[in-house]
Amino acid sequence: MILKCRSCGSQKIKGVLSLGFTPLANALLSKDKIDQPEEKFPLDLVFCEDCTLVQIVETVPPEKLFKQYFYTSSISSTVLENAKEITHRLIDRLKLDESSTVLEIGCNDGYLLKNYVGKVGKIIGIDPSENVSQMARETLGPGNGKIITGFFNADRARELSQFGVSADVIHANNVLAHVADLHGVVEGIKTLLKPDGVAVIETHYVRDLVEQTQFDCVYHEHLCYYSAHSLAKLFELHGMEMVDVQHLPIHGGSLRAYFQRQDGPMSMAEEGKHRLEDIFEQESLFGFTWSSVYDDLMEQVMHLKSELWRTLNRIVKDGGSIAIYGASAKSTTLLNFFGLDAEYIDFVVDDTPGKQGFLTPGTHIPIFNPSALKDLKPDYCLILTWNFAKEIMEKNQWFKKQGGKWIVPIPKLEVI
Ligand code: JHZ
Repeated sequence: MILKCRSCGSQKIKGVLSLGFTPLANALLSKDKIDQPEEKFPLDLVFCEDCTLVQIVETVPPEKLFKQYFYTSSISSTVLENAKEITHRLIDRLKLDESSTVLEIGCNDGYLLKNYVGKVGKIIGIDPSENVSQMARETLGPGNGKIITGFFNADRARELSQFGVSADVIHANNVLAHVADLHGVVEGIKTLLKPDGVAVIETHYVRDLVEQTQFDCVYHEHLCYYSAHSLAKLFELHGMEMVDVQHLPIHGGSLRAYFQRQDGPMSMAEEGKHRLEDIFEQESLFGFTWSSVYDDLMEQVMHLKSELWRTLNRIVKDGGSIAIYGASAKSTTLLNFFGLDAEYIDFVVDDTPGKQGFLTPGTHIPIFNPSALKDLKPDYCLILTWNFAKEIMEKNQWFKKQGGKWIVPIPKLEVI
């Protein structure tokens, strides 16, 4: 449990949301473990009044969370498209070629790095999870890059640097929210970045979390929830400057921030100047540098809870059946905090083969292949991977044709 800010070390941290005790978001249960007690951890969000970083107080040991990992990025065509877009953009903008080196921290199953194969000289991926880093090796193919299984930190970066690694581009997509050794990772990025290299950081945007009541993105894997202000301050502590930024729709709203070393030429700074001014101004204007912007969050969550319960109760009262799409990490927070379990929900479907056959953490709902929607024909399907609702509804258009209705809870409860 932290007593001071994970980024700036200030003790001025103020509670903004409390979601009680929940199981780990990806701790899916096998059927034979159903009677065994599940570990639960407090889920409390705080705001740092000095650097504005929003964070949870509990730190679950990373080995427990990431050694074996169920989430594979390639499952979503939206994620694949996003990865393709940024890699192509960087190849063009930075004129990457045979002499260039690209490193990705948290490379998952190789969904992003594969876009660099044949385009740059050296590709390095690092990921703590044994199963998904093996997938990355297979995705890249023999001789097309080096995948390291392990955690990235300052020591690892020094080791790589001694082996001559110096990167033109470092990617870290949805990594900075997850790391307990925050300063080790940011320092490691600086160590490995060429003087005019660029680190591209994607992370869920705390402004969208608040404005769209995306409270279910709060779970133990996510230690930190960034604004442009808090992210820029963290990197400044390590001599790096935010030189450009984009606000992307992916994952319900993400920041894509570009960093360069302050002791280098900062060649991207001029181009990104106006976008940076704009995002900082907007955050200040809408109160994201003050804790009061989080004052209504709990009330918004409780409002969503009562709206969803009202909708589901009506369905059950009318004899309807309900399934869920997406055994996502965020579904664990929503189901546990809202108290929705196997009594109301018949089953969950998920396209990830490794999740099928398990039960959801804490709520014990069975997870099936999406074909169960055809076989068991539930009347309603609640999409708890709401950030990909469009993609899911498009690829399963037959569900509506067979008479089913979708429920999308966030950003606004809708029955479609
Ligand atoms: P999704 C993950 O969170 C995990 P999750 C992680 N902690 C993180 O930071 C964010 O992503 C960014 C299923 N699915 O993306 C697959 C389908 O079945 O909301 C996954 O089980 N069919 C790293 O888990 C789950 O949804 C589909 O067509 O909350 C992923 O859910 C799609 C698109 C997804 O992330």
